Amino acid sequence: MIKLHQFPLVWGRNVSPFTLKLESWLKLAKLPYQVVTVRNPSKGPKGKLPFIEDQDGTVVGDSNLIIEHLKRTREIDPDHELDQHQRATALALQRLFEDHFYFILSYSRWCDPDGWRHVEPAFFGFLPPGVRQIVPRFLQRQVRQMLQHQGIGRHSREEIYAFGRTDLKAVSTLLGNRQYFFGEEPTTIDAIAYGFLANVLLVPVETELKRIGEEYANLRTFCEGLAAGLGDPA
Ligand SMILES: N[C@@H](CCC(=O)N[C@@H](CS)C(=O)NCC(=O)O)C(=O)O
Repeated sequence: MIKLHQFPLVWGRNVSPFTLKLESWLKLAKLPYQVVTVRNPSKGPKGKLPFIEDQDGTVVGDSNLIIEHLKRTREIDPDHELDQHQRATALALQRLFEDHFYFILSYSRWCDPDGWRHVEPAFFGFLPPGVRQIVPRFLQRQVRQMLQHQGIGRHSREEIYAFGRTDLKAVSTLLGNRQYFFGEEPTTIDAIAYGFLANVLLVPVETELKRIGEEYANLRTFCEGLAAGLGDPA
């Protein structure tokens, strides 16, 4: 059985976009897995979550490398019916989510007081007094530094959410009124989009980013449909 290492649930949900992406992909691919709860990402081979331990003991970190490993070793490919244009569109969308939108989502949770107000007690409420005063602030400072280095953190709140709006508008336009991005069956890009969009629209983090996401009704319909299909809370 595949051992999937990921953060503990918060609000009864998988609240990390990359681990929700991978867990959703495992469900779509119908691969059985067992969750191993980890709080410290540095235990993984890439210092981040998710990572897996495969049944032969192989450890793989990074959601994309894990998916490639599983496609290769199980000889499966949920994307086999996609044509070259669809594959290129999926890759461009993946880059939008993982290499741009992820930082806006991180800002909304960790730096915007509207988000931090919800995230801090939910993520760190289990910590004992004393540590509780130190760890969340330390991690928040690390996220701020990451966003400074990446570049998003150098913009104003209004500019950051304006970037978020252009991302979500593009995603909404590409999705249109379809249930999935391509065809009748979900593919990898649906798992990716769900990992990010559900973590904006289905979580109780009331920020400007969620308000913007709610302007695009098809994004919520997409998330709720996938949540129902995957057995996740809506
Ligand atoms: N490229 C990686 C990104 C994984 C990632 O950024 N994971 C975050 C959680 S969503 C993480 O572990 N952050 C903790 C840290 O960077 O210390 C993947 O696709 O798995």
